[in-house]
Amino acid sequence: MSLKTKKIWMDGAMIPWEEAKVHVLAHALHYGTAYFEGIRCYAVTNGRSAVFRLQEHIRRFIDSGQILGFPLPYSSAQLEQATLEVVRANDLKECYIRPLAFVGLGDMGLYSPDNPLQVIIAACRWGAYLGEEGIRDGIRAKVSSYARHHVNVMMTKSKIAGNYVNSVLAKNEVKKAGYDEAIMLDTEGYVSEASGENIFLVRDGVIKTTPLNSILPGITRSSIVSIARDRGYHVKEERFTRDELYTADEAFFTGTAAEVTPIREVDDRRIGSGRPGPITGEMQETFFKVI
Ligand code: PPE
Repeated sequence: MSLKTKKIWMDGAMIPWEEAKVHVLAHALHYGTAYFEGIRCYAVTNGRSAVFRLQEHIRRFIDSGQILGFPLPYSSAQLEQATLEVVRANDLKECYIRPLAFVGLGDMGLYSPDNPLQVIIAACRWGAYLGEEGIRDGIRAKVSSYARHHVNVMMTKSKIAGNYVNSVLAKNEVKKAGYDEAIMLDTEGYVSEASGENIFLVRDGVIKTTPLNSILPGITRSSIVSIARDRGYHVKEERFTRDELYTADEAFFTGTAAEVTPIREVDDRRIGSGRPGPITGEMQETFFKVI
């Protein structure tokens, strides 16, 4: 994947991609004090493009800053406008958009409240997160030995960069063992979410997803919950265990990058028929129609 494009929006201005740089002593690089978003823009009809649920992503971006205690110095209208400008400036019909705010250069040390908060919005080309084959045939997941953050250890409702070290550990662990994606349990042992996706299961026609306790409140998750309820399915937001996942008829991941990706195996156990199930297919198809 090449991240090279023409322009990046940085601290209020559009600048050449090559010039969007950061100093090695920036606070965020040492302590993970940054937060980000992941947004997709899709080609729609008449050669036009549309950003999927931009307002909701910008709202979560603002929430992340509020939670970290380094709030964004821009309004939601300014950030939405800047996002659209980045897509246009790079002539991208379809792209993945990455807004990022980070505590920059100033003092050394954890308590550096006067360091500047810098903000960038970049876009890049990004295809199927877990592969085209994964979207079509489903992926093989493994429960990681790393637990998801306890809600008093990390602020799980924000996309704070430092939180993601936990995801990187889990993802690397299962990839090295030959699997595609890591499922993480919460500190009580219930299924939480994947390294970069929320999780759903289906059993006897009922759809379940984890409640918003230890997980990131996924925007794709909320789209799927709405789609499923509109279509008359009973959707339960309640905790479930790893063995409940093993005995599901179907399971799938949701995320901006992963979109709707079926899970065909968990911990070497085949889920359902080992092929994406009918309800997963219906959710996927409706989601792709909506976007
Ligand atoms: N949980 C986590 C931990 C997570 O990172 C994501 C998004 C989700 C759930 C799904 O949220 P949403 O995108 O709003 O439906 N993960 C982003 C980053 C992936 C990456 O590798 O970087 C994403 O999908 O953009």
